[in-house]
Amino acid sequence: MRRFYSLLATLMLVASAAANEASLRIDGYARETLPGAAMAAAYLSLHNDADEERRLLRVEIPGRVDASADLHTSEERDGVSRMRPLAGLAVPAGGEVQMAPGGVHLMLSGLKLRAGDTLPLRLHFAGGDAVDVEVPVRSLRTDTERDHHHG
Ligand SMILES: [Cu+2]
Repeated sequence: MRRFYSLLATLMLVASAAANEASLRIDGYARETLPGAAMAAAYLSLHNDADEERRLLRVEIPGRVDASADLHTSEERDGVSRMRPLAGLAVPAGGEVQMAPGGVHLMLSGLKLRAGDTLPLRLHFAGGDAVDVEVPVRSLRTDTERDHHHG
């Protein structure tokens, strides 16, 4: 009987994790690494269809302990763009967050990304959920906007 209950508890955990994942829609892209550059950036959009806030705590690159993806934000102050690490990123219930050049981004280091590659990311949310996504790597040359951020 005890075994049955623990199996049931496991199934319920799996079901709730699946429900949480289904309520999140994530896409985005990374930028290719410039020759000689150590860093690149990725921009995600996160849509939360659930009725409670989801909080992204950290991002890792599966299987790559030598690389990192850190949550950063950029702010322009006195005409100078600076960035600082973010401890987390709240995605409001029924809302969305869009990362973008000059704002919130994922700072990638330890990677050599080329246009056409696919970058796997594992997103860790408050509550213990992890969501795996893959984003395309885009060429910098296709960007039309002017962007002085190093990412
Ligand atoms: Cu940055």
